[in-house]
Amino acid sequence: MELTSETAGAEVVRLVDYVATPYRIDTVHLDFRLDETETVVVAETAFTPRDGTAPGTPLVLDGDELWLVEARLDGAPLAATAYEASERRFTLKAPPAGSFRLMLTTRLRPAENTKLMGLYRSSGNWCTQCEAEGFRRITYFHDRPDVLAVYTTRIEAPKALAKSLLSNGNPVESGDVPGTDRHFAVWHDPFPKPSYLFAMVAGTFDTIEDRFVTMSGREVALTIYVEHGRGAKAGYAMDALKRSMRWDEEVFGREYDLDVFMIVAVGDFNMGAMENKGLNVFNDKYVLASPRTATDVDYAHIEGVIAHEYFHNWTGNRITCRDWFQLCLKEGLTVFRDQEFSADQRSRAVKRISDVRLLKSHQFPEDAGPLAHPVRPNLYKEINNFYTATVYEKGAEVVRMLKTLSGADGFRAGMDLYFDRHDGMAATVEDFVACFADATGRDLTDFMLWYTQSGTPEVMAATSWDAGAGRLKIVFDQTVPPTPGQPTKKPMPIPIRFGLVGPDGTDVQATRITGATVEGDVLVLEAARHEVVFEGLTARPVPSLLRGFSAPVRLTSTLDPADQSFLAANDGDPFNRWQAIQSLAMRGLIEATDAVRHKRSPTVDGRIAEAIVATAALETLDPDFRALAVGLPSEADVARELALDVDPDAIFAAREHLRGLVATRGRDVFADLYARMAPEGAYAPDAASAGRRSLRNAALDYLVRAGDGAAAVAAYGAADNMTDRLAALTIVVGADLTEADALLDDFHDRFADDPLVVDKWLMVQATAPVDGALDRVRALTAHPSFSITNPNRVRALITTFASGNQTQFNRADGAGFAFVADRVLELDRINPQVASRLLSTFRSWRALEPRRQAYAEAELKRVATTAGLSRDVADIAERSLG
Ligand code: B3K
Ligand code: ZN
Repeated sequence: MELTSETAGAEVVRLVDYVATPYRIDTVHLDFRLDETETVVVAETAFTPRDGTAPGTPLVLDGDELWLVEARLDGAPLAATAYEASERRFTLKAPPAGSFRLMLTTRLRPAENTKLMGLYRSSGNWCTQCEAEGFRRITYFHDRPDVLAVYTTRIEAPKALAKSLLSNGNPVESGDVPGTDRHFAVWHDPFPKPSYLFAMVAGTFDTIEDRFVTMSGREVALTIYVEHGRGAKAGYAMDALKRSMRWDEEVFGREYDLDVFMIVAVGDFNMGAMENKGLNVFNDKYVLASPRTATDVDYAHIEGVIAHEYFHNWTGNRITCRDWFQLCLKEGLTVFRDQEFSADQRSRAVKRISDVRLLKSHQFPEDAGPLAHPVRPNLYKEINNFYTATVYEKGAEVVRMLKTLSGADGFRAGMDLYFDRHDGMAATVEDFVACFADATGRDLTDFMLWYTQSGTPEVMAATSWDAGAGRLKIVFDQTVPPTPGQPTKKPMPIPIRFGLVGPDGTDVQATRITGATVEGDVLVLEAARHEVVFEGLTARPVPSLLRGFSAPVRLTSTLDPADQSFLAANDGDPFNRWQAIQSLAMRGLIEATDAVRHKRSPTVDGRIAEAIVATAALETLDPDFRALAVGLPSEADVARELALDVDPDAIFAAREHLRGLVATRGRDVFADLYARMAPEGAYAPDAASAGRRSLRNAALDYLVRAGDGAAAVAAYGAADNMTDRLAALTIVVGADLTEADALLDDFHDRFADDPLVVDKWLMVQATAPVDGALDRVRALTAHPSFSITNPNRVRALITTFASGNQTQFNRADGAGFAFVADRVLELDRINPQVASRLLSTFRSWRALEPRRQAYAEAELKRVATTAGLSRDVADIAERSLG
């Protein structure tokens, strides 16, 4: 379509400009008439002016690429002069007084919808995606989260094309359309909802069915719909769903509210999944699993995403957001809930470490770069660019801090109050926080800074010990770095969970603590500086600060390597024990990187390698924890720590050096672990078995680094599950062994008919830190297994290359940047959301050394100045350069 003045450029939407619509919507009746190429949608909507709306105030509805066929008002055709309709807007110039019904008929072409927003086709089936602003691609509407309505949906389609006709709510009626080859179904959703939660699915699927009896004894029919032939792979998802439903009852007192709960898995999807009321639509990656085709990590993701979408039924659906600025109200909170669920189902310590790693690898760089924004942004040009790690992951950390500050009982009381007070409403972050203030009596005024200030706070802790007085002093200094639009910041309230680890490795207690508020084992920093004094100590303890990562901050301390080694071996808090090992390794990596950059050979203190090997061998620790502990900080972790003048080749060389050191010193330990962690029976996806595999494959990686390449080749051949097979393949390809190509061919041949496994094959090649990776990725874009229109394929090959291959994306000749920028421009014409996500992989470009920085900047400028960009890509390009 041509760009008109309505679509070109982009208006800025601001939080402060919020106003309710002049008309509310009470009910919507939708009628979908599906045919092979065209779909006709008849929407009959009942509007009522809100109090204070002047009679005759025009009704203005949102649209996007819409084609209006007919408009009727209260049953009669509308005169052409009474309204205006464009692709992006419908205006009823002078609505009648009081309530009225508008009937609008639109015609859609779902098969041509490559943006995968609104109604589109995937593998011959029809499905919808409406969040954030996709409903306006189906019919003209108040497509915003604060307009809640009761929906009734009728779907009609040829029986041969769609056996199942699904929508939100409960099924009301279904049957054949007499005299035709068509049938229909009617659904009614009694819970008022915003349009972004609408869904319609039609198609022919394999199904698996189950039931769940809620805490009050109501029976709910559960169905998972998957593509034909895949039914056998949905069992784990169903099990995860039932466990999620029970957990939400037990932990949050939340019961499911409809007679049916449905999940549909589709192969073409812009994100992970979508929480439409009663009808979740999923990327099939987060539903389908079998031991042969899914890894332990896939199983854990399925469990987490199934839970996340289910939990939205209360946090997001029953209580929704007033406007999109409040996105964290449902996303941060629901991420927190799914994290807690997984922690309860698996190992809490390991889950916490994984979550913090994700936060640091995705959110910290966002917060430190040009795309930084507050957990609650205050302006946007394209809301889809704000489904970010900051809104989701930092948003979850903010809820976690609320729990830390409120205590477990206070937190539950605050949540109960929130559900009571706001059920059926569209709420704000202020509403949410007020529930905790009211339930606990705590003043949370300053806590709001966590929602409004962007940037990761930096906390420096300087420790000094006065042996004569038995006194430990820690001076805490906090600063919040400047971020786009926020040059100066206020100090934030930071909960620091702490312990003082005595010489025998157990925690000791001070008789008196002064200088900051202390609540149990939590110090609350409020000012820019606190001098905290711990008295009554008999021997010098080592402070263990920020236990469990109690706040999303960067903590630096004056602890020396000896103290860190002590914590690595003794800290009673497993998170900090892991953190201590990471900090030691990071220290070594930074020194080694510096040496490489100055053309010296890298050296790393051998004690660091020894501490890592010792942890690997420690039988008192769980295998999954040990696996995490032996994993060195990633290249990206080191880059983030350096923050400036980053040379990814130097980091890679330094890290290879430390890996080599650990591998050599630990050779016997790793050989022993590899033998002892061998499978004990048939594959099972539980956390304990996954932990053994994880440690065994970490050991294999070191064995190969120490020179035993044959071990990985043998492991590939012997594997009886995807976790082990993929781990072996990744090691062989990453080490550039001569067998790499043959194993890659073998892998592709085995799984060519399973797109989700083909994605793994693409990812292994995209992330291989080898010269020639870029040529290989470029060649793979022409492979028959690749498709530029499928988001999973694009993410597996191209986004993974850009975000997961530090040396090759950031090639010193700029070729990696140029390739990715070309793909962004190509994709922008197909699917702007996928394109803008891909472009955001440039977000840390300013941290690079000058030469690479110049290449990255030139590519960003080339993208930014291309004519006809989508709003999505234009926004990311502009902000990245800003
Ligand atoms: N709420 C959806 C995300 C929608 C993204 C729109 N660009 C999935 C989720 O977070 O549960
Ligand atoms: Zn969500």
